Amino acid sequence: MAMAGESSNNNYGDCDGKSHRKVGLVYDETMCKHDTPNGEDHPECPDRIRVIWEKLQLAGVSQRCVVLGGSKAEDKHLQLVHTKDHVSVVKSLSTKKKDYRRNRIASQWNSIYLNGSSSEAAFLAAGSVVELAEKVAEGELDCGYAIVRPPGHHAEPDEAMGFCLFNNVAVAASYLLDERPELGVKKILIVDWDVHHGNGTQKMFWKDPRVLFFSVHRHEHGGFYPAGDDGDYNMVGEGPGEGFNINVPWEQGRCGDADYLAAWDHILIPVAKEFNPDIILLSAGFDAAIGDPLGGCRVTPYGYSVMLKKLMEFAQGKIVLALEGGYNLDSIAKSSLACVQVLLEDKPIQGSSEAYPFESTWRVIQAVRKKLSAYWPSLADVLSSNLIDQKTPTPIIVFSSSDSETEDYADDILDQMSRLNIENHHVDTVSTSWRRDLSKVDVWYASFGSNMWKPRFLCYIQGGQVSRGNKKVCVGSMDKTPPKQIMWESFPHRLFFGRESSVTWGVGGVAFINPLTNLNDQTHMCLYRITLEQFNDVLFQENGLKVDSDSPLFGLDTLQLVEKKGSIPLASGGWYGNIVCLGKECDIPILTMTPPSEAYANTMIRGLVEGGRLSEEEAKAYIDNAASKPL
Ligand code: Q9C
Ligand code: ZN
Repeated sequence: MAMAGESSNNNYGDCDGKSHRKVGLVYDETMCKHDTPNGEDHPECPDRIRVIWEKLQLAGVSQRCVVLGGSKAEDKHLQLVHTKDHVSVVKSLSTKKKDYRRNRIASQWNSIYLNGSSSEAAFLAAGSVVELAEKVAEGELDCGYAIVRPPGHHAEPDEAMGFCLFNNVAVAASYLLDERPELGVKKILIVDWDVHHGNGTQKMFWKDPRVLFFSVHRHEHGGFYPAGDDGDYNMVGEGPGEGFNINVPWEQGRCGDADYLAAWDHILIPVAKEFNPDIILLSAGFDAAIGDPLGGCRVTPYGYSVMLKKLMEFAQGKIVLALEGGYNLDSIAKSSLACVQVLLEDKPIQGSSEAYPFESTWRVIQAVRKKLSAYWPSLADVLSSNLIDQKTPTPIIVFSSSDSETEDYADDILDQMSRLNIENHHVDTVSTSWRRDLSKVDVWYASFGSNMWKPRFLCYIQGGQVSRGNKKVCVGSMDKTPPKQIMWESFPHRLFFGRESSVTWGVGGVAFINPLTNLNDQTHMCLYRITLEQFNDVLFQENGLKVDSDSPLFGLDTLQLVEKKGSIPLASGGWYGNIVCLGKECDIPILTMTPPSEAYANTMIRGLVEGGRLSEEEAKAYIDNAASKPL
């Protein structure tokens, strides 16, 4: 169903007189009806496609595309890649069925929920990708983006999994090859940039040389979802399909534009030139995006736009994007917009990536090239050492939670994040230069207030919301690596409290310490060993600033200064505008933050009054007293 007033009355010449490409967009609100049966929150939520659609409308780009409503997949097309059984099981999940019956079916699959509308949405998602791919193959459209859910790339021939019911992209590929030979599509390149391995798609074309499947994903030697060896680089296909399956398995999280573009430049693009596809289908999950709670990677909208642009050089630009994963609503909306702007070819791509690939990235790329060079001669050359010497060293992680723990934690905070609108997380203008430098330096962040409670502090690193009944959500740090070490210490400082609640955290209070040493008082502190980059992100968030600043609040020079002077004010002001150095531990400086006391006296008084703790007079006396007490 197309939105009223939207649909097909497009002119492709714009007001600027330039002619644009005919870009198809599929959006159908019906796919929002697939949801958890009891209203629990889940990262794969209806708002995912809504926010993308709204973003495209607000930016004025959907109006310049051909908008198609969803269309239902036919059983016989689904059966090109799925078993008859699987198609009929999904079909049977009708509205009439009771929730407990569906829950039983869902529980037999891995990471699947079902409600009365899941079946309809699944048929629409697959059918929509088929229809869009058909129109692009026919030449009626130049390219397009199917904003669909449930996603598809984990779905296997006889099994739903990983939030996927039908393998939308695989169905579309097989449809073109097997059902529409007259369209002349003989070779299809499927690119899967979702942060997870496209295990389903790999299986479906394992022995098929007509489909070159390329998946780049977080793998971590088989520890990342969907765990196991399927996503390994030595999985190259079999029989006639040998060499037509390419996996680029990241060994670590935090991969960003530099890593992905290196995989493009040194694997995908040379192979695509040799393969020379007739059309490209893109499993476009946006869960490798910066800010994604499940992916833990850092691809920016700029990064996605460059990757897409490079693919548009093939198959005369015939490319079809189908949404897969992507769970940070803001990130997926911005990344999608960046991609549609590339499809429209309406302006040069803007942005830059200054970072280098990780050392592990070069290792993976070299291993893939070596393995695949037997099939793709362009991969045979050894990469020059000048090139691979340009790398970001991997920090040594002393304590890190296991993958599943990390993901469980992410799932946990997500139930809030999917509901609440994450506060303006600007991901499109990331300056990485200062981050690169500060990410190599560790500090202890000594917390004395609510951040002593680890889950609460972790929100500043990993994003999320802890205090219940509060609208604000933290975006977290750019680098979501958990603290490398945690320990407790006591310091000779006075601890006192102001405000029983704050805008960011709601009820829970805000604690201060007096920055002057007071040997009579002992303040217990929890020390988190994090990078100086992360410390800046904590500072940004504690002071109500955005984390995408192109300069740090607290750089290396300031660090030196505070080690010497003990305490310094930050230029930007804000709540915790005073940084205090409490000494060193393992030769790493211990830093904490506290407000400059006079400047905040009034705010604290107001907090105490609003919190009903003290009358105004009493609060004034209390603060005066605390400030004037001899130390
Ligand atoms: N500890 C897509 O992005 N996570 N699917 C399960 C179990 C499942 C992701 C975690 C992630 C599925 C399309
Ligand atoms: Zn994914």
